[in-house]
Amino acid sequence: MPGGAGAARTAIIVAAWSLAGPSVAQTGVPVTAPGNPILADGRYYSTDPAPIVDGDTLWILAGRDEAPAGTNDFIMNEWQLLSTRDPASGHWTHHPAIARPEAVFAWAEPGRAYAGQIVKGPDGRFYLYAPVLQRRSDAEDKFAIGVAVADRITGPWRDAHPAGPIISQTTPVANDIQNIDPTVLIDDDGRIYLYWGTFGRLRGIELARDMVTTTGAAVAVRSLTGFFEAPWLMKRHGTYYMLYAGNNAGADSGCTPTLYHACIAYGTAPSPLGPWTWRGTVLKPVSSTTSHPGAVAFRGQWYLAYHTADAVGGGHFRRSIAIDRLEWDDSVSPAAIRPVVPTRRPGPPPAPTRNIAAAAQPHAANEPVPVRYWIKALNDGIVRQAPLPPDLWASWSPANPPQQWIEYRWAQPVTLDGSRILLWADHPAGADEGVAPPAAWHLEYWDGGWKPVPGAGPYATASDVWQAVRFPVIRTRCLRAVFDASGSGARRAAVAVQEWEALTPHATLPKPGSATVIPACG
Ligand code: FUB
Repeated sequence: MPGGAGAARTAIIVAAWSLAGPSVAQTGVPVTAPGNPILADGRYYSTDPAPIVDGDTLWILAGRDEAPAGTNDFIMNEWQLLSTRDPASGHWTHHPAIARPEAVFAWAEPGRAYAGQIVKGPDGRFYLYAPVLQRRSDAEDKFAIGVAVADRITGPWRDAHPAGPIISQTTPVANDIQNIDPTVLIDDDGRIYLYWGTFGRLRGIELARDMVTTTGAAVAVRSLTGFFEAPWLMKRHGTYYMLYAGNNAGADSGCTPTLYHACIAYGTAPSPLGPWTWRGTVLKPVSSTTSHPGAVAFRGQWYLAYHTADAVGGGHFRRSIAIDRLEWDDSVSPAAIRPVVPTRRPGPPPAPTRNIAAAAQPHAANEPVPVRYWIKALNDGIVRQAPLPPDLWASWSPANPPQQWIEYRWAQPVTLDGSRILLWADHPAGADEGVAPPAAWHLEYWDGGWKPVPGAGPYATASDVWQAVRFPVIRTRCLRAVFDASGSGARRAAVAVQEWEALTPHATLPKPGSATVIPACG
């Protein structure tokens, strides 16, 4: 617990606050959000939501992504808050910069202000459970969980356990996991439970009523199918619920099609430390590779907060918080969480386009495409500056074949006179390993057999720039891009494509893809 020096420091901070008047973090900045994401204009990204209800206000603790565009890293220096008295009204208040790791915890490094949670303790004060990096530690992984305390939810925050983190690779006992993503529940009987973990390793432990002392041994949870990270512990009608970011990849998975996506899944338990039973998927993968749940009941309605890449300039490392209704199915026991329907704020009406790829079904020579990559990335209309594997189709395998193809199938014949392709590579042209631009490529179409598209070209091969190909009008139901891999003999590089467009002579309003399987040509 804080000693005299800590108390003196708090007094100085409070005095400074009284002299200067309330900060922007305290008063907040009004935000109008006619839908998701809540902060959408790209000035502030907001991530890892942890909702908490206090009186008549719903608060959401959030991290802040500050990665420059095209940087694939969690650049996260501080936490922030969003608040509203009515999520349906779209009226929110943004409280920026409520805490930074190094300002709150003398033992912490700046940066990596990952997913935390605030809960209100039995003493009426607020406790922030925060994963931060230890400045000095011999641990292989220096992430640790600290606890801060404040009289107001907006701070000022001070270390509630200045002796150091309450969880680390050496505290309370040695562990070899990455100690992040804490979630805390104060049970109806006043007992307190903390879960945390990532990379498929989930741990739970009881806390004493001081909110900081761990008691008893930690449990390791292995029964929550596909658990990856981001646990969220809650209780309803006597049943304990654990929401989490899940990943059990595969074409038939109800969770994720690829390795790097995450669904929000959940399980239930009859008591706070388990045993846990997997129950299903709450939210399908979102536009960011990570997904992160926080659920809460507010004025009689349950909500799920999560993050996406949907804000202006958003991306996998520039995420933004969304909130939608969460509904229960009380006809079963324990009550089930119905799949959450994600909503978006109204956007501009769709513009006419010559690209009709979205109406096609994509296929490839290497089906089933390895779960690292995603065939649907080809025609999802999303182009990222620094794509991750699920933003790409790729032909990578331990022994790359000399030729590969990708194919669009339409339900009805279409008229085409051009195509654009965005190739991706992590090796230079001519490489015989990794992913390199193809040595050559060309288009073929189905015309009673696969034939080269007559008069098509030029077929440039540089990656990361759109390569456009024109040709005299053809009519077909199936179009292929055929790639000759670079390299020779048994040593070939793979080929990867981020987006592939099929162009008609005249722009029309985009048509949705077919819900039923489109037959192959021939
Ligand atoms: O925001 C950093 C990390 O990404 C969080 O700790 C994880 O839950 C994931 O959302």
